[in-house]
Amino acid sequence: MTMALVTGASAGIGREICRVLAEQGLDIVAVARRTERLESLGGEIRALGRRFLPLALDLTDRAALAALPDRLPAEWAEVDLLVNNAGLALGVDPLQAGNPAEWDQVLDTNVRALLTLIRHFVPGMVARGRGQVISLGSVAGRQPYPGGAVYCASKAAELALSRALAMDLVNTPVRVCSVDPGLVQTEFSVVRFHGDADRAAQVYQDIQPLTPRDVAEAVGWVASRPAHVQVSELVLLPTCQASAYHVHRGPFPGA
Ligand code: 8X3
Repeated sequence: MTMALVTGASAGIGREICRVLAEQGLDIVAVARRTERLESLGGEIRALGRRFLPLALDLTDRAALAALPDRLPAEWAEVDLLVNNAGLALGVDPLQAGNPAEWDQVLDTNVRALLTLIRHFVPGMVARGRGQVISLGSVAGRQPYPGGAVYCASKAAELALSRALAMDLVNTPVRVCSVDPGLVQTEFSVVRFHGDADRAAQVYQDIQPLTPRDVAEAVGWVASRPAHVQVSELVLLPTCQASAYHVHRGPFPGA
């Protein structure tokens, strides 16, 4: 594999995935809403001897998403690895009190964009006889929790579409994987709580969550398996977490 396209590349897990994949020798198309935050990442990746293409794209803009392949220069057209990383949750309202505009933003980013990007890039992978789609899911897609209906549904959809895509591609060399983390310290909770940093900090209080690097290394491991090895689903939790419902806070007894 030579080229990866990573969404949500400007921060957190996506930014770290770009670094890890470049360290593994891949050229990087980095997709983000705004490209200013990609400048220093581009410097790092070019210093590794890899090519880097920043691409400004709002994944909720359906027309812009549809036009994406036309914006890729010819030498960047052969995307071998699609990493569907961009995603978000908004709010923790009960569904019956939810905000439909926020539902649209979450579902367009977490689900609809994946469909369009897969439709754009997987036919080329099949034609070239190589390729991989890695999508970021969540424990939330496996274990729904109160206040998370739309986010949990979007991640359940990601898992379902990854599983079905693997079936659609079973007679090809193209591989599919869903990487599903638990608690990761990123801007995720600040975004979910509409910028309330104190409330977001409580999510990670008295625990050692995963870091973006931990998740990126898992993605890098999935991407670097030999061509005959398909890691189809990978759940990655911090040691203090056993499920979406079970989190131990504070030191471990005896520690
Ligand atoms: C993020 C993890 O547990 O906050 O996907 O939903 S959780």
